[in-house]
Amino acid sequence: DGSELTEVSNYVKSNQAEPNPSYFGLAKDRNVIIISLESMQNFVINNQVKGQTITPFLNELTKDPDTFYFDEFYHQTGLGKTSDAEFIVENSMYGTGRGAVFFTNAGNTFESMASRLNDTGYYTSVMHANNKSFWNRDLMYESLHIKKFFDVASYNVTEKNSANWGLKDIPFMEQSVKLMEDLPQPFYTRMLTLSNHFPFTSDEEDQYIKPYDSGDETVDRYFQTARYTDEAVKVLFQRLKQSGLYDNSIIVMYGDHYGISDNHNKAMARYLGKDAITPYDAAKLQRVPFFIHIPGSNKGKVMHEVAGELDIRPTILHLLGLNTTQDVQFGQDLLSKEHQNFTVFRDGRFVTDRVVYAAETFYDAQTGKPIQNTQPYGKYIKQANRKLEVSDQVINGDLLRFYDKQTGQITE
Ligand code: GP9
Ligand code: MN
Repeated sequence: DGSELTEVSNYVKSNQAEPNPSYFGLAKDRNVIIISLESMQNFVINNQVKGQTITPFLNELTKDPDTFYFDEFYHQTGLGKTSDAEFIVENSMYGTGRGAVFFTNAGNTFESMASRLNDTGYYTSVMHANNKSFWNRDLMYESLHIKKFFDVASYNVTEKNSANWGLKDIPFMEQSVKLMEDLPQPFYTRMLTLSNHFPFTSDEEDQYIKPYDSGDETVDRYFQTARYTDEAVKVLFQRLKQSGLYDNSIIVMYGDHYGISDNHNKAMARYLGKDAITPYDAAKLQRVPFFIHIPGSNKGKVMHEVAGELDIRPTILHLLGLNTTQDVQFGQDLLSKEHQNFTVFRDGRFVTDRVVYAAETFYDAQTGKPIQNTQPYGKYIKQANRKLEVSDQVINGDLLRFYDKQTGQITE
């Protein structure tokens, strides 16, 4: 009942990080464009394969004065993959530990980021050239209060402009900006890319670089499709500029989850120049790129905060100048001086600025060596479990039923 939500709310309040006045409202009233970069892992950023740059456009962005780039940012998804990342971005809560929350709890009450923005006068949508029922999106998006889903039916998909899972990312970007031009402003739209999806196949004309040569074809191809998605992001920026939407928008991009699973550790060890992938390395490989691009702001920098997908929502809402003290959210504003360097994965692994905890072992965050004296870090295990537990409690009990968003009060 409502009393359970009171307990949750107390936990949430004790974890809040005060917005930083230098950034609060920096992107007020701008259009919000959030791009889910399919399977984009951070190891490709500012890196090469066989002497070839993998993500030239994103690399430029890491140095761009209008861009915050986070290089210690982790995905926090579970079995729900892309949909889990969407859920986390909207709610700053974990998906469920079993299955995909988009399927298991689509009937719950949620107070999503889209809902907050609907109430602020934004027009909210998602753009994704796949069937609307994939991941149960059509039903879940209603519960997440997304006003419009531009699914595959909104796109011109031909044999020529598709590969792998469907519409290629470049035509997807081109057609999506056309759709944006007709949206009422300010708008909030989340775009989901698809070309860099397992099994990472692509047309020859879209292969701007040669594959890697580990012999593990999944890994070898991955670099090529990641390179292609990078090109698509470049096209997106060009089109936004041409359409005049660019200057009045904030563009947020995150890698949704890993693309290369543990089954490919041998090829990854070779690529990273290591003998083997340790549990420490495997945890560090869960880093995904995260960018916040605010045209004309000139406040960007490379950030080394230990961070994760749950932190996206509070960060964006504060950049838009919205107060979140009443919000039931588990992440923290990454631009807050109070942001803690503590990121918990869905499976219980966690990372701080000092340690990485994986396979029931504490590793030194810098050297990757197991730590002998773990006594100072034991408390984090409890804190990590508690975070997951309270987030699960909200979903399992459908506790936001008891939340009155008008007043921020809890009802019985
Ligand atoms: C499908 C896309 C990919 O619509 O979201 O899903 P994934 O397999 O990455 O979860
Ligand atoms: Mn995905």
